[in-house]
Amino acid sequence: TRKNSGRAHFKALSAIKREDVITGDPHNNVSDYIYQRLGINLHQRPDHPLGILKNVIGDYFDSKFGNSSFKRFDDIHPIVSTFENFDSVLVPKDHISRSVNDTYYVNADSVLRCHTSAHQHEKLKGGEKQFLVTGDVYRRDTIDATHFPVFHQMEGVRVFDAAELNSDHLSEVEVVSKELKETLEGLAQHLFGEVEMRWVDAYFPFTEPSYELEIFFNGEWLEVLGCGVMQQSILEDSGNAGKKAWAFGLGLERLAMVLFDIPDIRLFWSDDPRFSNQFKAQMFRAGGVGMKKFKSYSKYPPCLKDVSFWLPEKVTNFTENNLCELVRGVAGNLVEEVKLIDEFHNSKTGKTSNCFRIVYRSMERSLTDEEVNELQDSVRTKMVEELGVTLR
Ligand code: FA5
Ligand code: MG
Repeated sequence: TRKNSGRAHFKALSAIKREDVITGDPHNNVSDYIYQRLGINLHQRPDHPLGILKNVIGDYFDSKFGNSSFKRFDDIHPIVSTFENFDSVLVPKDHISRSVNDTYYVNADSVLRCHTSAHQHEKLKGGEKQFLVTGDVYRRDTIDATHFPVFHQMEGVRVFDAAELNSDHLSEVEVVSKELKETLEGLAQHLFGEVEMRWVDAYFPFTEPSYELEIFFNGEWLEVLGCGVMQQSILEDSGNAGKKAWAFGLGLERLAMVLFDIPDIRLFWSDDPRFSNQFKAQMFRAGGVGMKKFKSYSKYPPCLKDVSFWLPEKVTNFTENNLCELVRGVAGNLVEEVKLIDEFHNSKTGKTSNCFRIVYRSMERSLTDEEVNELQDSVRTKMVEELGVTLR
C-alpha cells in the first residue's frame, strides 16, 4: 500500500548491513525509513546542493586561513559510541538529547550520531588542530519544511597557539570568540552577500560562551549554526591542556535552503531531474551575485488531515517525536508537516485531548484523495496500536 513514498531515491554508496543497524536490541529504535538513508552521503556528491556547499565552505576556509590549513573529513562512519556522541563533549548523563525519544540507538552503547561534534574529541586526540568534519546526522525530531530526521552538519574546530592569544585589551576567551564570530560572519557574507543575520546567546555543554546564528529567510528567522569557545576540559582530555579553541556546527541544509532558495528540506532527497539538473559544482558565485536560484517546479496542492484523540491516561508511548516517526513510517516523504493545533484538559475527567494537523503533499505530483485517505487511515490505526491513544 506504500506508493513510492517511504523509499530513498538514491542508492546507498557503501552497503551498511540492515542487521547491524536494526538489531532487535531493547534500546534499538532505528526505523527502516532511517536505515534506507544510511550510506547515501548526499554531501559527497559534487553536483548536489549539499556537496556544492560543502566545497564552497572548504574553499572559504582555505582563502581565509591558508590553503589546506583546515583538514577536511567527510567520510567518518555515522554509527558512533555514546561516549563519542555525548560523554566526550560533556553532555550530562540526564540530558534529554540522550533519550530514546530524541536519538536513534543501535544498542545501549552506540547511536547514529546526532551531531558532528561527536568527532571533536577523537580528531583532537589524533593531533588535529584545525579541521572540518562533514557528515550525515540523525535525530528524532518534529516534521516541517526545515526539519528532517536525517540532515547534514559541518563541524569546524580551530585550536590556537599560545602566541595567538596575546592581546592588550582582550581576554583569551574574547580573542577566540571574536575570531569565531568574524569567521562565521565572513562565511555568511561570502555565501550570501547582503543578508539579514543576528547572533543569539545559546547553551551547549561543550562550549562557553555559546552562540547561534540566525538568518532571515522566507519571512522567518532560521537558525543555521551553533558555535562557541570550547570547554577547557575537552582540550585537556585530548592532549591540549592550557590551549584555547573555537568550534562550530552548521546545518548544511539550512544554509543551502537560503543560498539556492530551496523551499522544503525534503527536496534534498529528490532524484527528480527537475531538481537535480538545476545544480552544478561550478554554479556558485561569491556573495550570491548573479547566481541562479532554484526554480520551484512543484506547487502541487497540500492535503490537510486533522486527528483528535485522548492521550493515554497511564504510562504512555505518546510523544510528539513518536507521532512524527510513526507518520514518517507510513507516509515517507509525502508528509510535509505534523503540528499540534489544539490541546485541552478536561478537569472533571482528568483527560487531555490533542488535535494534530498532518499536511500531506508530494514534491513531484498531485496526490489523490484515495491515497491520502489510505495513509491517514493507516496513521490512525497505528496511533491506537502503537501509541495507545483513544481516537475521538
Ligand atoms: C549542534 O548540533 C551542536 N553540535 C553545534 C555546535 C558545534 C555548537 C560546535 C557549538 C560548537 P544544534 O542542535 O543547534 O547544535 O544543531 C546545529 C544546526 O543543525 C542547527 O543550527 C540547524 O542548522 C541544524 N539542524 C538542527 N536540527 C535539524 C533538523 N532536524 N533538520 C535540519 N537541520 C537541523
Ligand atoms: Mg540549535
